[in-house]
This record gives sequence, structure tokens and C-alpha cells, in this order.
Amino acid sequence: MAPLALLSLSLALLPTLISAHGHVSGIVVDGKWYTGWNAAMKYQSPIPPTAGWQVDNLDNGFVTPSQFATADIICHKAAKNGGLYIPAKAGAAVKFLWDAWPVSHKGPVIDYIAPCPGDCTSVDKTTLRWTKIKEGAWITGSDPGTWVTDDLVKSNLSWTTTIPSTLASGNYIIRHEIIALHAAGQSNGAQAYPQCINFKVEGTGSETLSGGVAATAFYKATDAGILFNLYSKFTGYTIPGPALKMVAKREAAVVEERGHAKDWLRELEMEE
Ligand SMILES: [Cu+2]
Repeated sequence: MAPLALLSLSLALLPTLISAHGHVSGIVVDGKWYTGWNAAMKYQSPIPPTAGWQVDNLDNGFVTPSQFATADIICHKAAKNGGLYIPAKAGAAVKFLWDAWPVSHKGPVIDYIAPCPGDCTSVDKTTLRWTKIKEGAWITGSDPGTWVTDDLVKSNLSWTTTIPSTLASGNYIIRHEIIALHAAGQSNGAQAYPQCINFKVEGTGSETLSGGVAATAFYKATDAGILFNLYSKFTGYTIPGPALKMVAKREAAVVEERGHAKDWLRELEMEE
């Protein structure tokens, strides 16, 4: 009866897998792979240290608008500091690899960075002040239209951001976040999935990113980009959160040969 028992076990697991939202389980910098976090690691003893912050989301859950002013919005639910760092040069491309993402969960993808005053492996997350370095959301169409999350899914569940090249050497956390809008037409329906990862940045720049914003002040339940009906006719979308910060000398729109891509992707570009 063993094969049958196994079969029914896999059938029991199936709905969980289908509805899984995923985690950033890996990060690639300079062709090297680093472990992010996967909630299943919680069951390992001892829990292995990772550059990705530990998140207590075995339910693959999310942070709701009613929790946007609480500490859970900082690095996801009951997040604990990651114990390792990913070494990266200022200006390096950082690729976040999700282990799952449902295509129905369309919405913005946003990256923030915060310096750690000292050690990111022990910093009090509520003291972190974040600067938005990349954002993307609506591409074209409506009801529901095409979104950067569709590209994320098509790119083998990956998303790439760039560490500002002007950044001073030091310890930083990148907060990479997807906000799913499939239920955002009703109040408290948007779903935030923030993921934090520690980086040890090495560079020749002097930018120290003062003037960042606390994550608990990023979003309000009634923001145009939070309370938003994906299943309606619309011609635009306002990405929530603080403005994309100009860390470098120039901020450029990255348009990438897409007809209506103005709002698709904005990223800092450096002038050498
Ligand atoms: Cu879901």
C-alpha cells in the first residue's frame, strides 16, 4: 500500500503547491548563487544562517494593508535578521530568484536599500531607513493587463536590480517586494510580500543614503496603488511608496522597446 499512501500524500499537498506564493530562495551576484530564505528551513536544527532574513511564513502568507504601519511590513511577518552577507560591488547586478509566484498575483515589484548602522545581522529592523532604488508595475492593457510580475514569472521567476554604483562601502539590506493586487479592489485586499537580504557592499563611492524612510511609513491602505481594482478598465497605475530616489547624478527612464512602457520600469542609472 506504500505507493497508494504516497499518492494520496502528494494529492493532499497539491493544493498547497498550487497556491504557493513563494520566497526569494536564492540570489545571484556575479554569477555566484547564495541562499535566500525558504520557510521550510525553519524546521532545520540548527536553522542555517542565510543572507536572506528568516520569515515565519510557512503559510506563504502576506502582509495586509491593516499591517502596513506594523513591524511586519519591514521584512515580512515576524522577520528575523539574516546571519550572513552577500558580498557585492557597488554597481553590481543582483538577481533575486523566487521559488514560486502565481501569475494571477499581478502588481508592482519594488526594491529599497537601507544602510545598517553597524551589523545587519543584529540591527534593530525598526531603525532602518529605506531608499527606493527600483520600481516597476503596470505595462499595458487593463482588466487585468500586463504587469512586471508577468515578466518576473517568464524570466524563470527572477528579478534583477542594481546596487547604486555611487554607494559607499558598508553593510546594507535590500528589501525586494512584490505587492499582489488581485484582491486589491476591496479594502485591505492588497498583499505585500517583502523579502530582506543582507549585502556587504564594496565600492569607491561616498553616497551614504541619509534621508531614507521607515518601512512602516511607506504605504497607506487607501493609496491609489494599494486600493486598486485590477479587474476594471484603467489606463495607468500609481506605484505606491516614497519616490524613487536619485542617488546618482542622473535618473533615467529605462524603456526597453515596449510601446506603453513608460511606467514599466524606472531604475537608477549611473553616469560614469
Ligand atoms: Cu495568493
